[in-house]
Amino acid sequence: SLSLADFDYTKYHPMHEIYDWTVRIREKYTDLVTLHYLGETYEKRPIFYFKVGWPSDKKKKVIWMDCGIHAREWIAVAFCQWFIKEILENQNSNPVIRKALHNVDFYVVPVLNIDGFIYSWTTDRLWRKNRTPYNNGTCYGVDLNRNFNASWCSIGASNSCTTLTFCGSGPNSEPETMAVSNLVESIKSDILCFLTIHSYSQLILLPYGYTQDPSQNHEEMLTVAQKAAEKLKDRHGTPYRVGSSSHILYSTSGSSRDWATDLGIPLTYTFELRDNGTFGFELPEIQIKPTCEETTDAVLTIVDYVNEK
Ligand code: ING
Ligand code: ZN
Repeated sequence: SLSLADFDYTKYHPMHEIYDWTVRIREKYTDLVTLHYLGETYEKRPIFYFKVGWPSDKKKKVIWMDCGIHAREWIAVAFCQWFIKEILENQNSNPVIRKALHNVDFYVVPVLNIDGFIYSWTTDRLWRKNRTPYNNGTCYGVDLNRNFNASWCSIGASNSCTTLTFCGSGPNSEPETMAVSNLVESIKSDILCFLTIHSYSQLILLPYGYTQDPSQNHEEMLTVAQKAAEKLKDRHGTPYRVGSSSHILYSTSGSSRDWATDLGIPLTYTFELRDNGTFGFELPEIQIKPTCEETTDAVLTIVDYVNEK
């Protein structure tokens, strides 16, 4: 297996390499990083998350970021890895990162839907859902971003396992969803910001998906997201649109972002990374670096806002 110095962040990596990378990051940055068990997937693989930040006597606030809730969105997983590398390598040189690592802990889940992610590598590149069998094993997979307890399965989701947006047999029916729900619920009052990373469409999406109604602090969330999108564009000129899911994309129920909003987490965003459909989910590796650079700029804009607030 590779040493961390040889890890190529401009390539997509299969799950066994990501597990290996995870251990190496923890070994190299023992003072700043701890590794934690989130839960297990349907196929009994361990899901891990990182806590990144300086230890503190006081209880720290949290910035949440998950990637790879949808199997085929490989650029999202690449971004979580890039972001972790970036905040560790620039822990002192970048004042926004430096301040953040003292103020908050980043909780980062690099791959949430591990079973689906592996299946997208081995069998079906465009697989989206997890891999739980339904209907006596004649059908596989729940859309984990329709399985959270937020107006579950009311709109933009399906009761049928044969569809891409199958909501499952009930809220949190899936172990991957349950694992996130349990952890986030247990620390909800500490979470300042909840970011969930997807592709593609070049959007920063605000709540809600399940209703056209604005969230309680819609104007604040919009202003911060617009600034993030501006910073993102400054890097490589990539245009992003900003708005609520139900207005600029489509209506959905059961998303993690809407669920986190209703828990009372003040800033909740879905990122839809590159591109705009030319390559779609199969974003070429040549675009990993610019995509991750610009997205880091956007995320750090939000991080800075949270820390200055
Ligand atoms: N898009 C997201 C989806 O789950 C989304 C969009 C996210 C809508 C969160 C509402 C809330 O459909 C992709 N590409 O998965
Ligand atoms: Zn997605």
